[in-house]
Amino acid sequence: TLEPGRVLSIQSHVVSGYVGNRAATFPLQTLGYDVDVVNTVQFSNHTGYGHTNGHKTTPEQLSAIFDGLITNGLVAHSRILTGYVPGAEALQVVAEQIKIMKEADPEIIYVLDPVMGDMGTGLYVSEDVVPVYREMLHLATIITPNQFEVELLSGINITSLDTLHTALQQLHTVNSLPHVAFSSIPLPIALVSSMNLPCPPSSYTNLLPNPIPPWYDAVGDGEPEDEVLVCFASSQEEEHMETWAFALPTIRGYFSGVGDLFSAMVLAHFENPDSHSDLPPLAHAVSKALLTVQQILLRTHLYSLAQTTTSGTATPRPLHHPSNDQHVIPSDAELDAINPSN
Ligand code: PXL
Repeated sequence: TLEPGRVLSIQSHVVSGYVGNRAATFPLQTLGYDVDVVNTVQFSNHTGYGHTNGHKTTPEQLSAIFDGLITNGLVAHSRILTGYVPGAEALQVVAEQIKIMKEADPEIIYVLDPVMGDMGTGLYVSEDVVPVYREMLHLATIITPNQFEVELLSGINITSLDTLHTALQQLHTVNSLPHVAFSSIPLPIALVSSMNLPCPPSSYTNLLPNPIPPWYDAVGDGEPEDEVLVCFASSQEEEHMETWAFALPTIRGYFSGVGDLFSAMVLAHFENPDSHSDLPPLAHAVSKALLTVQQILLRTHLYSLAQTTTSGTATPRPLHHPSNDQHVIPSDAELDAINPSN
């Protein structure tokens, strides 16, 4: 039997900074979840610095951890979250474990964040994880890709609302088709987080907030401003697809781990028996998650501004790094050199 408040979170660990498990664990704990943490890497810092050191957890080590949990009867998580897994073999081990857990109990809520890269930066994991993620989609209750990841997974370039719709439909279909046998699987839901796609509010079926606040169209020309970020949430039940759009004011700055916090908060608020809402479960979870992310970004931004005033230098970007647009992943050879046991 599943324990309702228990989460299994399989992501990266960084010593300095807050991405992966370091961004997900504490916020989940503050909401009352008991979080069991599997670290897929232990890095000094995230890969956007230009230099990262540490080690990846090998597929064998991941298997050993899962074996230990199973042997001791410690696998009763009602919710699973996966994020940064840099290699295909390790991801395969994670996929196998989730498959075992979902077969034992199809009620498990699994949020799959296919962490692979971003529009500006490109890919920051090994290319061969892409087909593994495609194979894993059917296991997920919710996926939280960004635009780059939706394009990779669906093979569709998103240039308009129409192409967005096609890509979402494709993800839903891939999600539900191969495994109609698992008929008790929860709704296949695809979710697109933080997408820069301004278009008139009237093009969305369900746009939140409603009514649109003044910042959405400050000029009053009927078009949203550049500063608006739109987040989409899409659910498909049988043949019916429902898409929600969330408009947000953009907070300018360099932030890391935002997607990791977002996926954790979506997991926390989806079908949470403690919260009540008039919105459908996904739209509810996304609106709660976005609110938390916005508040934390605002505070981080204000903190960074305060740092500037007292020390004269703000650190909006990682130190020692000429460009935020280059994520450097240490090669296996480099990591082996510092971690001979791998
Ligand atoms: O935020 C995604 C992420 C997670 N974990 C590690 C990363 C990144 C993005 O750069 O480097 C280690």
